[in-house]
Amino acid sequence: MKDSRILSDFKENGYLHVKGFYSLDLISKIKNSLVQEVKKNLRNIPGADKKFSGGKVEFIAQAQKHLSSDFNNLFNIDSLNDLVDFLLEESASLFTSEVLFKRAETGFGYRPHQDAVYFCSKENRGLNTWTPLEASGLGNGGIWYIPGSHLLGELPHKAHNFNDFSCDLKSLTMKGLEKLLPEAAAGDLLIHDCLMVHGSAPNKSQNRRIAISRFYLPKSNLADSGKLVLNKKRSLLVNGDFKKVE
Ligand SMILES: O=C(O)CCC(=O)C(=O)O
Repeated sequence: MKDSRILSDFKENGYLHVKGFYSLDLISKIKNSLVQEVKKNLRNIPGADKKFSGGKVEFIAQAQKHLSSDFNNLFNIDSLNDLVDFLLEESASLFTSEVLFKRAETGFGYRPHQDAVYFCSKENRGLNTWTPLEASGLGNGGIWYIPGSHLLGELPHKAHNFNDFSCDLKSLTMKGLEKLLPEAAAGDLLIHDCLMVHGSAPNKSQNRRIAISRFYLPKSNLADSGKLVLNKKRSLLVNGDFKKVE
């Protein structure tokens, strides 16, 4: 995977779609482990409880602290770590991970945003590895990108619903850039730059859709304490405290 063309494509387009990156055996282990996580660790996340409805989980934000090391370790594979370091061009650390459940028929969508606004680092360098645990695409609220939008820099956002920890772009004028919605299979890996404009539609299909989003930052962006050096003015997440944008 450490090919200079992959790096230049990533820099130019702001995303990478690696088909069949994970073995289906690993995806199945991750899914099984997730069921245990939900039962054991994820029920009491502050602010996320309301997302549990009818005993079903819809969405859990900022679940990293609550995920067991056994679960996180499933992703601690050399090929993934090496690829992340290669694309960021330095050694990186996992900053946060999210479990993105979209219920069948009613699972909501994500309005257009850049992850850098949530997980802002000093230099807006970072990337998100997005792993669908089941097929994801046009039919079930798959993630979409606007390739090249990362080159526009950080765009103005507004708070959408503070309690939901979400904000979105003030406007979506992308100067001729076009939306791309990858059809991804379980086992694929999608990676996007922290400045990539992206989002997703609601899941109106008959099946749930689960993806794991893991956000990495270059180690040089981490403070000595291991906590992120953040621009507090525009951050939503400051060392575990949620702040309002604007
Ligand atoms: O999982 C999705 O549908 C979109 C997730 C997303 O926007 C994100 O991880 O930043």
